[in-house]
Amino acid sequence: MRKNITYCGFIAIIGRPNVGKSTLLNQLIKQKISITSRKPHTTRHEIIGIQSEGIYQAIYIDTPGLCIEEKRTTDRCMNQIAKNSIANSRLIIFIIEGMNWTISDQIVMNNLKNKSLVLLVINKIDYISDKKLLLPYLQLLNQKRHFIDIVPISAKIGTNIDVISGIVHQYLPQSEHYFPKTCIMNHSKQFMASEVIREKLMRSLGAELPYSVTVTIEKFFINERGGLTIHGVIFVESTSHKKIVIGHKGGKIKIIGVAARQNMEVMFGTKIHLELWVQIMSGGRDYKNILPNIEYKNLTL
Ligand SMILES: Nc1nc2c(ncn2[C@@H]2O[C@H](COP(=O)(O)OP(=O)(O)OP(=O)(O)O)[C@@H](O)[C@H]2O)c(=O)[nH]1
Ligand SMILES: [Mg+2]
Repeated sequence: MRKNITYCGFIAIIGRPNVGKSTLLNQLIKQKISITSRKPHTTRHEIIGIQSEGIYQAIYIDTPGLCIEEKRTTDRCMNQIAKNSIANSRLIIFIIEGMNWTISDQIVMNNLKNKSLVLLVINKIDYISDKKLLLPYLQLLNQKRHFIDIVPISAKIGTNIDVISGIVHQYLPQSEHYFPKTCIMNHSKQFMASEVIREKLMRSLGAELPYSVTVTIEKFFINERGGLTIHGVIFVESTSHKKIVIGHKGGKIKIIGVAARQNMEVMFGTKIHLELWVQIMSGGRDYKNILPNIEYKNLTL
């Protein structure tokens, strides 16, 4: 019997911080696998989301937002992750936001190779009240480089997500599928749990959150009631940061814990017993603690 022709490939989702890369990935996969917040630099690791639809398998790579300045080691690490994804993917979704092309967008574009197939996505169009203004803007963007297409979307509302999937399918190379149909992401449940806690920290603390905060999972096991017991440790840099995370009479950490537990119960489909600790990181801003899950040996630090 003849085998069906199938298509499969990697697609990097890139853009400056906060444009909505992770929100788009979650919409494409139809499940929340990448954390999002109003704060830039929410994504710190490469997150892979796999969308299998009939003969097509699209493997999307969500990346940390490319930063203009590399003041901190973490900036360099995150930029390196994004640049590696650009280098390793022939097909790229380049996201910009609203109606203003910024210097940061230009820098992201400068990192694209000439031979890359680039789909330009204008996100957050729900903010644009007069949609007629989009047409001249699209014409302007078209002159910047060759794009395989330019698609206005709202990742938050879900506008035009299917259009993106459809275009991506057209450009996937003929190949066997790399992952089983049921596989949708590459990370462990422990990693997902630590990311959910970090998301709630970012969402609940906003601008006052110390940039270097990091989360590790110390325990993760099925308990006697058949649910999951998870112990998470939030590492901060100083006593003052610890106070911010804990909040008055432990109020903040409680809100963070409840939100994280509820999210995990949906994500893992079971009851969760979550315990959180806040600890001061020894040795100050140690990049190995800040970004615990990436390969350092390939990075120039
Ligand atoms: N109004 C509106 N908000 C959006 C849209 N897409 C994303 N957002 C919001 O924009 C913020 C940033 O979204 P993320 O998906 O975390 O952005 P990101 O590009 O992954 O950010 P980094 O990981 O920090 O680089 C969040 O508050 C989202 O809810 C959209 O289409 N419309
Ligand atoms: Mg992100």
